[in-house]
Amino acid sequence: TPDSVARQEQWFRDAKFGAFIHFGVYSTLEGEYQGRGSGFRYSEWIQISAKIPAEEYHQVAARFNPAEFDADQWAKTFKDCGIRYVVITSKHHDGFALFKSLVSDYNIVDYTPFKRDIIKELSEACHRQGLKFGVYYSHAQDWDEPDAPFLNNRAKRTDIHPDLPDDFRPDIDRYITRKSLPQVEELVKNYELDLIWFDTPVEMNLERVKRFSEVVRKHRPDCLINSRIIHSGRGTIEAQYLPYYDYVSIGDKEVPTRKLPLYVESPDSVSSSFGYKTKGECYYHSEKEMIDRFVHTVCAGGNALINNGPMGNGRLDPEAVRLYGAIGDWLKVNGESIYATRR
Ligand code: JFZ
Repeated sequence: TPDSVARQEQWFRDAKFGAFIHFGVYSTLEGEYQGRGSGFRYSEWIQISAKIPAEEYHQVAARFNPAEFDADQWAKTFKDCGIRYVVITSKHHDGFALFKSLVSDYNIVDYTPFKRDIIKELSEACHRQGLKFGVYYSHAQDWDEPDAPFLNNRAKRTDIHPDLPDDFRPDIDRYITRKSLPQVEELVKNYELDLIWFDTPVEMNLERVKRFSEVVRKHRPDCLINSRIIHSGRGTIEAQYLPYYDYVSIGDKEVPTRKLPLYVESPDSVSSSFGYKTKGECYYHSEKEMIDRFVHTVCAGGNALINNGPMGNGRLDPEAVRLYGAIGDWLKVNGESIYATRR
């Protein structure tokens, strides 16, 4: 409805600065597993770069215990840096969920000694601080599910699932029906989400995407959905947030049914990885680089969604906090002009 579009527009248009968080089992490995994998840039891709079979990765997951996680401390730190919204990986490509799920016990509450629901704790802490809260969900890739699309040249499906029968035929719709869609429904039903951030739409088509957008709309009409639900990423400044995803076919083309409000967001990171990484190639950007990127993005009318990768023990990465602080300090001086947006 026009009302919900207006409500979504309001906070997102004025937000400018978001914290992206990549946190999961991979955070404990820091980019390397038994001497393998650290050549690859993203530490959250360790299961692929080190070719870790599902059964072995499960053992790493079963030891995941971020005992020092403190949601209020995270939220307050973000708030103090001028951050206005937070987006955390509720399930990355490794298939492990940071929320209690009845769909799959491969989640932090049922599978680990930690047993706490990070998504619940962080959503509540963010809202207490007046921050908007959203989750990242890998709706297509799920390396733990043989049926999910497996698209990369670093490993084969059978490196992760060595016991698959020779005649195994992956069925993405079976995966969507059994895990991906019901988990998205759990997220929108059980958590106060302002935004859902889908990623890497491998083998997505309009029919599949409609199942996701409809389940989000049904439970949470005001929840923003990012364009990566169907469009691949384009690098830095890219995402259009589409409150509605209604298309019609004209000839062989699908076109939007009406003019869509378009928002720009730049998914970026304080470092060369998204997940916390200390092994192999990894570097942080300078304060100047972070401020330059931030200013370019917001002056282009967009939001800077800047990632930090918390450490396996549950604490924020101090270097990431320092770089957020540099942007926060810049905002203390210049924020007035940045936030004086069209109304
Ligand atoms: C994807 C993920 O594979 C990655 O682990 C991380 O979550 C990131 C935010 O999203 O990686 C991408 C996807 C698209 C681009 C870059 C990284 N892109 O278009 O440049």
